[in-house]
Amino acid sequence: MLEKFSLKGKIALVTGASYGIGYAIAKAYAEAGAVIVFNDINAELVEKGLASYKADGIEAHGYVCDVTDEKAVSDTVAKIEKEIGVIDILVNNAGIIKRIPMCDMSAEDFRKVIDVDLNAPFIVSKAVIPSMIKKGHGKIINICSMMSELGRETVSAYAAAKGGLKMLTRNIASEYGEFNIQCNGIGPGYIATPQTAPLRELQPDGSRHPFDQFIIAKTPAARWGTPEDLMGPAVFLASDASDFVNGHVLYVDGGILAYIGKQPK
Ligand code: NAP
Ligand code: GCO
Repeated sequence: MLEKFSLKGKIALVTGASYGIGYAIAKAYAEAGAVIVFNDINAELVEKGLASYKADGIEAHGYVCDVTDEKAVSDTVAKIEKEIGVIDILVNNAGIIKRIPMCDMSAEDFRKVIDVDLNAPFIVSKAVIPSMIKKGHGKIINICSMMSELGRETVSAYAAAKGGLKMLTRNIASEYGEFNIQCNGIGPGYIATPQTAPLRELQPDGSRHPFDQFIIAKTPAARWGTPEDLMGPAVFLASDASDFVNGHVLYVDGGILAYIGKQPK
């Protein structure tokens, strides 16, 4: 049975995976036997990523590529196919957030978030799908969010993008399922990474950030998630064990979406 979870010989591209959630997912894939390819937005980050993979005993292949740039993405995918091979597993992980109250947000900032968090998964997916079809299989995993289901103050663009990403996931599954391509999402809960660091900053008096306390109270597991919490679910969705799972978003949130929240004392 465990053979079905193996990624031996598979080539996995994880976008924006120099650190954070993407790095943990790529590390899990390497441990499951895959060849790791990642990109990031600049050479400094790619170098930093390569050094971290090396320190973890992983021989990763890093590329500088902005995932919002369609030409750069298709050139990079062609280069990966030539230098390493056809991509079996794509994880659309690169993402940004801008926390600004909606009425104070410029249309330009809104577009930027949509561009990285929604347009880019479309751009990278369409670059890898034709070779997946020729090869006869493929796995695409979109990193969604709690905000694929929920809203909150200041994250209108992010919620719009991640809600859209959930539907792009279902559409890729619908359109390419017949070619043995499975496209699923992972919806991480609140995970301790640089992206969420501002929400966990200690207050001047040394107490916890109010949002930090709020998240712990909202999470049945009573803690923030770690990038490592995403490793098992990400391997499952990349492996043959999930070959009949398509168009699904797997929420890895310590139970937040199931919970109405604690009654105030
Ligand atoms: P992170 O720590 O900010 O890492 C994101 C990575 O993507 C960074 O390396 C970033 O580079 C890169 N990136 C940004 N724009 C890019 C572009 N245009 N082209 C290529 N790479 C780009 O974020 P994370 O917390 O690990 O999050 C990873 C994914 O999970 C994101 O999609 C995020 O929305 C999602 N997510 C996070 C959480 C959470 O609680 N942390 C929860 C749910 C979902 P820079 O360093 O230059 O920005
Ligand atoms: C926020 C957070 C979130 C998380 C994550 C939740 O400001 O509310 O940054 O949006 O990063 O996506 O799943």
